[in-house]
Amino acid sequence: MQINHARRELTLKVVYYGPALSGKTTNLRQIHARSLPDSRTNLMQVETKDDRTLFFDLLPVHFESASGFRVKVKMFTVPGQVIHRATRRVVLQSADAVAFISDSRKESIPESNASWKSLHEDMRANRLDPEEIPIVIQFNKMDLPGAKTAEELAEAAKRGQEPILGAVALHGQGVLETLHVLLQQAHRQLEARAGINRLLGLSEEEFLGGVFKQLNCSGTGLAELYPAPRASEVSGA
Ligand SMILES: Nc1nc2c(ncn2[C@@H]2O[C@H](COP(=O)(O)OP(=O)(O)OP(=O)(O)O)[C@@H](O)[C@H]2O)c(=O)[nH]1
Ligand SMILES: [Mg+2]
Repeated sequence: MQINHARRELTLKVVYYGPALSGKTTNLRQIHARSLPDSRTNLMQVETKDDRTLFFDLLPVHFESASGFRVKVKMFTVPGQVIHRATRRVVLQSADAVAFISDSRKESIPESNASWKSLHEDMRANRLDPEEIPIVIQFNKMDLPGAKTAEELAEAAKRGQEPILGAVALHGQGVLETLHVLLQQAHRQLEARAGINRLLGLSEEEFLGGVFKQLNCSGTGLAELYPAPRASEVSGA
C-alpha cells in the first residue's frame, strides 16, 4: 500500500500468481470485459508471446472516496512459466494481497504444488510475510475433465486457512467472486496494519463498492450486492 497524503492518493496492489496456463491473464481479461463503459481503463499486457505472459499484465481501477481520496487498485498477473522466476519476484514486490490461480485438474497438482512453494519463497524474498499478506486460492478450469469437484474444494477449504473458490475463468465464473474476497481480505489486512478506516475514512463497504460498482456483476454471485445500473445511469442521461 502506498499513501500519498499530499496528493490524497491511496494505491493498492494485488497480484495474480500461479503456475503456467492456470488462467491468470484470463481472470484479468474477464474483469476488464465486465468494466462498465464509463470507468473502463486499459488492460496493459506487457510482453506477451503466443498468449503467454512474459512480463506482466496490469489492470488498474480507480475511484474517489467520500473523504476525497483517490483510490487506485492495481491488479497484476505474473508470468507462470518456470523460467520467469526472477520476473515473478519483481512483479510480486509490495503486494497487498495475492490470488493464487491453480488449475483444478488432478494432473496439474505437481505444478500447482511447486508454484505454491515458490510463491512462499518469492514472498519471503520480497519481505512479504505469507502469514500476514492475504492469499486467496482459486481452483480454475472446473469445466475440464479430471477437475476437482465442489465437494473436494470444500474439503480442501476446511484443511487450509486460505479462502478457496472454484472457477471457470474462461466463462467468467468465479472471477469477480475471487476478486471480491481478495479485496475484502486486502482491506481487512490494511485495517489491521494501518487502520485505513480511520486514517483515510475508507470503510470496507465503501472500498469494495468503489470497485464493484464499476463492474457488471449480473449473473454472478455478487449481482444482489451490486445490482447493474439502469441503462439511463450508464449513459449519464
Ligand atoms: N477450459 C478452460 N480453459 C481455460 C480456463 N481459464 C483459462 N483457460 C485457458 O487456459 C489457457 C491459459 O490461460 P491464461 O489466462 O493465458 O493463463 P496464464 O495463467 O496467464 O498463463 P501464463 O501467462 O503463461 O502464466 C488459455 O487458452 C485460456 O483460454 C477455464 O476456466 N477453462
Ligand atoms: Mg498470463
